[in-house]
Amino acid sequence: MQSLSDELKEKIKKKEAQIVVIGLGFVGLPTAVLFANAGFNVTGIDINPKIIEIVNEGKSPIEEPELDDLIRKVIENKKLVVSTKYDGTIENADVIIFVVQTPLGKNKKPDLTYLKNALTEASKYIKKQSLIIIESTTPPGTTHNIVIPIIEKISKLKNGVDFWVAYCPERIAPGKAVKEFIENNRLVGGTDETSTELAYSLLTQITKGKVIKTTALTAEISKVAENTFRDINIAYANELALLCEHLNADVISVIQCANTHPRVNIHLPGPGVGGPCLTKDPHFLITSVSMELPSDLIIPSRKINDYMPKHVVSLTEEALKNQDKKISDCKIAIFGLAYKGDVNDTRESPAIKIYELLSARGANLVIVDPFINEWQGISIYDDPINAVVNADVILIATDHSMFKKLDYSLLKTKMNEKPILVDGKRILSKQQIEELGFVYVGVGV
Ligand code: SAJ
Repeated sequence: MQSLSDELKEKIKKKEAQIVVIGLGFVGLPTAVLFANAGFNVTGIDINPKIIEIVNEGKSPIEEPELDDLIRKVIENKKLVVSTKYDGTIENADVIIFVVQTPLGKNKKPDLTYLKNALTEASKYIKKQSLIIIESTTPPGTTHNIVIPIIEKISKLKNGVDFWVAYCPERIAPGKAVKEFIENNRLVGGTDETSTELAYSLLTQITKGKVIKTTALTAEISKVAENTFRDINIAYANELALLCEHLNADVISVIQCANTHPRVNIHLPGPGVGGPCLTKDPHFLITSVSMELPSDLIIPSRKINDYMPKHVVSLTEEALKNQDKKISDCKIAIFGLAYKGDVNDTRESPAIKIYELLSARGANLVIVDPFINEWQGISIYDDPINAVVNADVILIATDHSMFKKLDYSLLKTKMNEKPILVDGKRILSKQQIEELGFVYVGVGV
């Protein structure tokens, strides 16, 4: 006789399992769309009615290559249905995937309110024989110590008997969501053998990459450890940049030389680290569900990266001082508001911190970003040529491809005498920019 979990596995393999995805943000929406596109009947739930309205029109509320086309397709063929309501959908769900936001709260502590609320609400309707997947980033221990107890308490069902839970983190970079969801390797962190097997059979339906089986706790730690590795590596590059400025050397040449070693891969310095992941996950790593753990490396690295916007402002201030100018008397064109190149995402962007610091010093500021039209009521230039009229400084805060290809000699003709170019991302050649008549200042040079 087939066990209940075998029946569910069979349903998943035949794509007959009903999937509910809770949270249709940057990660949840591509998750829902890809399962629907693979042939599953998917219901997406989000408490934000605006998201539901846009998706129902067959459009994407976020800018992601390929996502618009896929949404149109799965809304038209009714493989994806979206709603703000839990009741009437969860009762029939064989698989429930939680992808709600887990932000940093006060004092940089994880704020699991959205996840707890979604679990509490959904648990009222969960049926027997369902698979629960947690895809949100969580502090280690959350699946066992928070997720399972909430479901058991509200649903009165028993974990491992009536339902199964696995932690399966996402690893997609914003701007490449669809491609990376399909191609990247995935982790499946089960809470027992059955949940691992069920989650494995589910993820292999949409992933071409390897699906690696492990425990929920290991997957939780691995997820935040990956982003923390990157954050620490960038902090090292940033500290190296600060050292090179004192040593009168160019950090980019140093990193290029060092990276020719077969076991060295130093990341790139810049105006700071942005985005929702690298700025958050190191704090999650050191905050297990019950206590804050000691760390002599992780938080100091965060501090280095958090300092970089101030450093870029200091570099600007110093360059202006050398010309007997004050920030408050100058016009500065900030090139880039997004947190990284070629995306329209401004979450935790170092460019915003730079903007705020310069604004507090009384600078006359304009922003150029080809991916963003407006930010906090401020209109943003997409054409740099109009933005730099009578500017004293161009400050590159984001490495959009467009900024690498501009005609800086033309821009210079619109700017004030002795224009300064502050290259926060080190995307231009110091020599070429100086030859055009700019004063070139860069992080780590
Ligand atoms: N940055 C540097 N120097 C570098 C690389 C990046 O200063 O050498 C800066 C970027 O400009 C940006 C920030 O770091 O401000 C973060 O950008 P990112 O490209 O490192 O990554 P994210 O935040 O867009 O996505 C990361 C990815 N994690 C890793 O590469 C380990 C992605 O795979 C994760 O899925 C994502 O976090 C997430 O959702 O956790």
